[in-house]
Amino acid sequence: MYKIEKLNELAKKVAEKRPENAVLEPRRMTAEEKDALLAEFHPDYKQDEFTVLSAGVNKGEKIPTQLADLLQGKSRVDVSKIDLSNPDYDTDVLIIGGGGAGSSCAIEADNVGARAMIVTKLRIGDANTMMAEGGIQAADKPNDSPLIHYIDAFGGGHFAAKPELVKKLVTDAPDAIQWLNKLGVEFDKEPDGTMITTHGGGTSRKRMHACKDYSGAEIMRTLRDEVINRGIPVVDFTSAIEIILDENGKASGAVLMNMETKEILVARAKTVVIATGGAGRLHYQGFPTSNHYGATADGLILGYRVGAKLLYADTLQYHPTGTGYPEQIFGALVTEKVRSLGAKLVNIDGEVFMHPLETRDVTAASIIRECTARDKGIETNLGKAVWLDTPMIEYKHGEGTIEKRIPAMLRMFGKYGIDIRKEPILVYPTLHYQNGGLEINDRCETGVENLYACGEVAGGIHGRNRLMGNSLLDVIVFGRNAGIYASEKAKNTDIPENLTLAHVEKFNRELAETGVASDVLSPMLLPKYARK
Ligand code: MEZ
Repeated sequence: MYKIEKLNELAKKVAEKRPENAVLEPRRMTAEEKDALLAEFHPDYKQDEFTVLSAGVNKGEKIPTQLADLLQGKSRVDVSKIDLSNPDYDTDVLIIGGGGAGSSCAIEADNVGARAMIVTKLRIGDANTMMAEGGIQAADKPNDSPLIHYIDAFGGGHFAAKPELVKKLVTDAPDAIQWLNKLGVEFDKEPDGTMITTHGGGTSRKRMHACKDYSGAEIMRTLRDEVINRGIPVVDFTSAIEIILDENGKASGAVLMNMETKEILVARAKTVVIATGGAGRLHYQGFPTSNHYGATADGLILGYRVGAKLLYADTLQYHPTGTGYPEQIFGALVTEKVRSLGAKLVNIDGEVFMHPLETRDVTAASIIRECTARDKGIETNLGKAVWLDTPMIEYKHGEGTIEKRIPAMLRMFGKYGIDIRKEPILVYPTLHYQNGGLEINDRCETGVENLYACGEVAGGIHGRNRLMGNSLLDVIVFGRNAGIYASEKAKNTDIPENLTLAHVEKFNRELAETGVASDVLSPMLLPKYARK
């Protein structure tokens, strides 16, 4: 039975063992051990949480049940009532999503001289980019190279990523850092201006560039300012609810819905970029999430209905260290940087049960094993969790390190009376990232002409598991590329004519024929528990 006094008592064991644990070098798992661990404990391997798609381009493939319901759900558009002949907006590049990828895309489109417009269901910056804490990877130090970065990322993703995408990710990375630096991102630097870099799980070199533990917020702040300062139009509180095609099957705009008035609007565009982010608010398998409020997989639905293929949509990332206690911040991100700085994961007996910087899927599965099969978890009012020994950071690196390097963590727990400099914290995996998404090539093109995707909604960059810091990197690298390629394509495209939503009707027919048509409205737009 959970009691706060009991937690305090158990925390003493962690403190007692700290000197011994601090110098311990836990061994890395072998490939065979990792495979066996994942198969038994990682949520991606729980077969009864998945189903097989009955309709659309990925028919016959495995998919999380909640996502299948949305992919095969009911369109929000009554095609017979929409007039596509008189658009409310006309632009060259329509960007759906106002996070890091959408904003980077808009800035590069503007650089190329295209007319870009962002449409976002919340506000620009209400996105997972804003929530990322620990940093962004780039191989820009003398002991590192894009090739080494490639090997880390490709291996970490179980060799499943599309090689040309990983190549693009790692080769464009150093320039992405310089681009952000010039835009005004305040990276952590030594007094001589050298960027400070640290390790993340699965990195063989220190290549994590950070802005304390506000990395995503700082990057998003800068991108948002840039979009606004350039006067790029942003239509906020407006969601895209269906992609529009032209008579030749090319993406030519989107049906929009004002989130407040529910007014339906039409945006016509020469090219369309989906940059809608992730899906944490679907709470797969009942997990809490570190994601922002709007992360409801919308882009996957928009793309799928129009015929864009999904790749690895059955693989999710459960960040090993979601907050396990207190309940007000249950599932909130405890950045991997805490472990990069030296904190170790400890069980109820005060034992370090694994190397703290294994890849995320392996670390999450290890924690789940500790709390289930090994019964070495610590009981809270919300379930089981393990200790993350945060005071070990200052034990190793001296007083003041936590405030200097991870002030967001200090504040987040401080609000609930927990001083992470003095007490260990409780953590358990939280739904953090969709590893797959809409399949793209290295020009961010989906299989549908004039339809692009970038950021978390895109699939193939990370294979079946993403490393820390490769997401902030991917939103910048692929966001910028989407902006460049979608604008170039728009330059050579005439204003689309004879806009159509016939594909929506066709998809509805397919659903009816296969007998899986459901009444679940999709895209979902807001989580189930949103206030009406
Ligand atoms: O890349 C991420 O997901 C990230 C930086 C998260 C974190 O632990 O801080």
